[in-house]
Amino acid sequence: MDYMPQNIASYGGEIDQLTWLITAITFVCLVIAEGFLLVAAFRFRRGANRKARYITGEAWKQARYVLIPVLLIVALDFYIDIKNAHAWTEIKQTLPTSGMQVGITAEQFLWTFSYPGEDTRLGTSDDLTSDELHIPVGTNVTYQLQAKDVLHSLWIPAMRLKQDALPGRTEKGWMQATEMGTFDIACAEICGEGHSKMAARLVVQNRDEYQQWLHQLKAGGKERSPEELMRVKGCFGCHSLDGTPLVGPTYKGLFGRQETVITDKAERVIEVDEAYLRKSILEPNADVVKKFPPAMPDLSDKLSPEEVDQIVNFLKTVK
Ligand code: HEC
Ligand SMILES: [Cu+2]
Repeated sequence: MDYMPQNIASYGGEIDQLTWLITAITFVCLVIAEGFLLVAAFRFRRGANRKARYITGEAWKQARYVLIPVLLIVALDFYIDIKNAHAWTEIKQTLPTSGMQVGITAEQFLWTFSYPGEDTRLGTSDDLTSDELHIPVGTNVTYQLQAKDVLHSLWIPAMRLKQDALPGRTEKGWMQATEMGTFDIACAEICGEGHSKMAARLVVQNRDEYQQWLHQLKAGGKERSPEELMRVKGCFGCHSLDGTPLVGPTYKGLFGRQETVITDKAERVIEVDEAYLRKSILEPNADVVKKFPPAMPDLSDKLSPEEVDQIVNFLKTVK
């Protein structure tokens, strides 16, 4: 039986080996410790004419029950460390010099992946962004991970990758996929109310497909459908089209809906019209929909006025 999720990481074998080694060692320790407990509980149970012995405390006699297991554990710990030092060096301490770069940004409750634009440099204003991580198969991918607000943790089980993201720091690491397909990305740090929904997808493609996808991303606004645009801007991470409430309310039947919103702590009922839609997108926390957290990020600087028009017009049609 396969207890591990599918492994598509070039270095996944080493991580799995380490996981199994630690599991085996801790399992044996568990069996011994619990076995000892059970035997003691049985052998020294309460019985007729049995008196508890008063131990005066011969230091060494008692201490050895603690010291010997501690030394054993420490020795096993060193064994694990020494046996896997090379994996640590190879996976965590060295970055590949070839391959491509992506930026990964975590915020409540959204992943954004960015790719170098025309200037081939990451972190500049012409970066391309997506809410999905696309990478070519068999290629080294160096990532720069950042958190905007609180602690998050990038978790790609199939990639055997889990890396905390800390506000104010850029964590660098790398990955290489050995298989194509679509895999889950989750946040492994309780980061707030929408934590469990902070999910994204890793799409591993062959080089041609990947280049095509990147090209589409570059082509940007003009040929892009409003739905594509919203996907790229991350709206669907928190809003559905089919009626499912996610972190935010669904878009289904939004236009014309009567809604209770909270403005400056006071409730009022409004009807969703064009002006309201626009305001919800540009000033997300001005009117907060009742029963939802004020969790929508301010995306106004990421959307051009034309893009806002495009989105508002599209939202009117989602019945
Ligand atoms: C991180 C989660 C998140 C993302 C990403 C997000 N939203 Fe929201 N959105 C919310 C939440 C939560 C609410 C409800 C609370 C509020 O009104 O602020 C909301 C409310 C709205 C509303 C008002 C809905 C209603 O029922 O009145 C609109 C319209 C909207 N968002 C549009 C967008 C668009 C367009 C995008 C992408 C450009 C987007 N949102 C991205 C979380 C998000
Ligand atoms: Cu998170």
